[in-house]
Amino acid sequence: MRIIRFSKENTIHLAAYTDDKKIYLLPYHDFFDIVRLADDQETTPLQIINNMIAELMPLELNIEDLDLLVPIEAPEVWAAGVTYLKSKEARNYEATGGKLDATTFYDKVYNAPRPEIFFKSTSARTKGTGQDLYIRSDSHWQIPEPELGLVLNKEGNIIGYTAGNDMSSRDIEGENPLYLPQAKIWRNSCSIGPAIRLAETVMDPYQFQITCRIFRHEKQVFQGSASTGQLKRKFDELVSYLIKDNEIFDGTILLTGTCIVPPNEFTLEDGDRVEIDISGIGVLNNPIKKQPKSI
Ligand code: DO4
Ligand code: MG
Repeated sequence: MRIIRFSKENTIHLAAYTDDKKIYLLPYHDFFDIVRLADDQETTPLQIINNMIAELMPLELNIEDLDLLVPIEAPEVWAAGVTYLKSKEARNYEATGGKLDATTFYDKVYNAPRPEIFFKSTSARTKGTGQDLYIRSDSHWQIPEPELGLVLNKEGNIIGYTAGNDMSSRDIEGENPLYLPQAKIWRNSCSIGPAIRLAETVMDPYQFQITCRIFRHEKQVFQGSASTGQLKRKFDELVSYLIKDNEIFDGTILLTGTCIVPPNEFTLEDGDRVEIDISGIGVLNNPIKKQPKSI
């Protein structure tokens, strides 16, 4: 069972998207209205949704026909880093100018008890599927970072999973680790979607298959795949550091790190398109554009 949001005739709708691809309108605006109702009734979001849709007729529409929005207006998006071997190797390459045998702080954080957790995005900077992401004007080495996103409640419980793109500037990050916020946060530098998969419908979250495809002039120029089974840490471990002495809010997203990195000579260009496909969640599709001249 998945949750989607879409816009039709200037109205925003919340809907359930079932495994047999049926779409049911839900009488709520926000997924967390259902999560809170489930808490109050001491049941689960899946139970609430199943009870609701038992009384409803599905829409006579396919998901491809919908103008999808972010599945949740996440108040904050945080991200974990260097949680996969592939990410550690790529960061070492950036930070050492290509000396692959060098040992760096990336090796230290990969092995340390405390993970890297950083602030990634606010709801205004976070876009949904089909919406443009922007590249920075002061960077010449930029990549998408395909990541599994945890959808958290304010207690830090994992309520759902989504796909996320932690757009990153490799040259700015590689120049100096203190530049990390600039290498990670700018206008339209993050996307999530296309759906939230209810956590209670996922048997094993370490079996998500993640595929990233990049298209230039609609010709595929990169494809890479990996599995969350390759993650060095556990999801609960990452969440425990995020919430330690911290306040988070219902609908906070924690991106769990990238496991797919395009070749070192690759950089995103204006006009590219990025697809992040996660099994059981869907395809997060974003055109890449240069920064608009005026906002
Ligand atoms: O250390 C920098 C960021 C790492 C990151 O974003 C990742 O591993 O996905
Ligand atoms: Mg990342």
